[in-house]
Amino acid sequence: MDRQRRKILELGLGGIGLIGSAIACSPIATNRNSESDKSGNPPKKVVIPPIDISAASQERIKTSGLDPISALREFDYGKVTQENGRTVREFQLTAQSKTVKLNASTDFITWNVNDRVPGPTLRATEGDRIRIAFANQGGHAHSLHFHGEHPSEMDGVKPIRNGAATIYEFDAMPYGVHLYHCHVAPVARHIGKGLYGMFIIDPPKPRPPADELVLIMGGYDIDGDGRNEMYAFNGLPHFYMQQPIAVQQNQLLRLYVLNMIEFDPVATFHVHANMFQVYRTGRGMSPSEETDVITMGTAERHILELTYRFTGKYMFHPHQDTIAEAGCMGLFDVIAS
Ligand SMILES: [Cu+2]
Repeated sequence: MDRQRRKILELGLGGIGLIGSAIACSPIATNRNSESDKSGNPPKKVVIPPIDISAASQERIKTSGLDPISALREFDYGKVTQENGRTVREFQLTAQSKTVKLNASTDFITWNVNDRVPGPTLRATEGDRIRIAFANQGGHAHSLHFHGEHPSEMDGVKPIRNGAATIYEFDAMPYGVHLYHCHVAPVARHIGKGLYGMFIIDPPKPRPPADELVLIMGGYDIDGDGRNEMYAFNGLPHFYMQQPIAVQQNQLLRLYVLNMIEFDPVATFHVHANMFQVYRTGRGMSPSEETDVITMGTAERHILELTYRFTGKYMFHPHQDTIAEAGCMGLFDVIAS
């Protein structure tokens, strides 16, 4: 029995069906700020205002097949075990295909992870062992390539045929904001169809408490001409314009922003009426600069921190305004504290 196969069996994931059922119990936790920090101090309370989801937004989430509300603040910490004194996080990721409704008249066949675009935001702490059981039920050959450091055999560039499964295993390092995506050629097509997600590695000493939000910019080449016709934050065009993101006044916001737009070489990220601190690639504990527009090439990602002093609604969008106007646009709704 080869090593990969034995590992799949050890995980109890010998059958694809079993992998599918394991996903249902994959623990999804929200903000880790509820845990006390390593010094034992009680965490500062982070207020996450409830998003009053309109009936129209609820209907759109139901009919589109995508849920930008859960994509925003949900983190998948995996199934946690201890092996030889170290933390192991096991994730179950399945490549799938499904048609999503991007707007009233546009259906789009996605290739995706765990039936969602973007895929789940995986989260670990630097030094944890990461074990990913990857099953491909997507109808085409796919793979999962992770950014960060790992041995070559775990680099995820080898296609996994439809119906097959594999295990990717490596140590989470270095801390920062990373990503994973399919690396089967033509890669731009596999990513453009939705097979990507964010991978956050927390530093050993946690960052200060904040309301943490994931914003992933993506593009959709609807007609297959190698250019994007629609764009979105977290999968669904214009969704956060229809349904603003409620945040608390005078509270630290920590944005994990990733540019996964293929075909367009860059997208900036801009917030209205505020400035943010930039932690490039999340690879530091003190900011490198303060600005209100940051330029991101494809696959670039940063932590951006800001606090709103004034209540009200504020737009965020790439300053390539054609990209914004084709769906990559949203609103923060700052609620009085
Ligand atoms: Cu693929």
